[in-house]
Amino acid sequence: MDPSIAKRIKLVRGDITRLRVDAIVNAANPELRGGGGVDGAIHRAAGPELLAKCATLGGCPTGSARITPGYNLPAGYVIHTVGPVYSGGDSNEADLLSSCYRESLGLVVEHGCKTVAFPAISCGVYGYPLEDAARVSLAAVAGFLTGSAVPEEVIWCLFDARAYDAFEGAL
Ligand code: AR6
Repeated sequence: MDPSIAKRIKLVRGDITRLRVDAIVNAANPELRGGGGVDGAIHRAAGPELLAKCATLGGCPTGSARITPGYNLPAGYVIHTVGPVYSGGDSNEADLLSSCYRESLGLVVEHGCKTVAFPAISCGVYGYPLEDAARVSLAAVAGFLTGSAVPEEVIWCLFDARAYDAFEGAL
């Protein structure tokens, strides 16, 4: 990876709901109705207004993204993206996962955000193997950053050591 791009990517361990960044990304479901994992944590921390707002959006197809305010979160916005459910790797999963990152970053730029934090999309309930997801995710973000001076910084906020190690290895 080009060193000037690598400088704009940062890996941290922890809870994404605590980050004071312009936007955090949620690993949502197509109905945007909240759920477990990082989705549950974000809805709990943002408060009930977030679910009420999501209910007005008409859902979100896999590989796409939608944006809402952050409500009670320290982050200004939540970008909800729907990762693919992993089913062996031959069902377009890599393209759909890449699309999640590109679409989210498109919204980041459109809303003037300079910093954004992602979780490891699809790597929990949706079952994407961590090492593969890390490689695909990093390539998608590096590709976007190569063509765009914004956002200034992309953070991956990784909840556990396994996820952190997978992304560090891929980086
Ligand atoms: N901060 C950062 N990362 C977290 C946090 C947190 N607070 N909590 C969990 N993770 P998942 P998916 C990590 O299952 O696979 C939901 O029910 C977690 O360890 O949250 O895309 C939705 O409603 C894992 O590495 O998302 C959907 O139905 C990563 O976040 C479905 O799950 C993603 O795990 C989406 O599944």
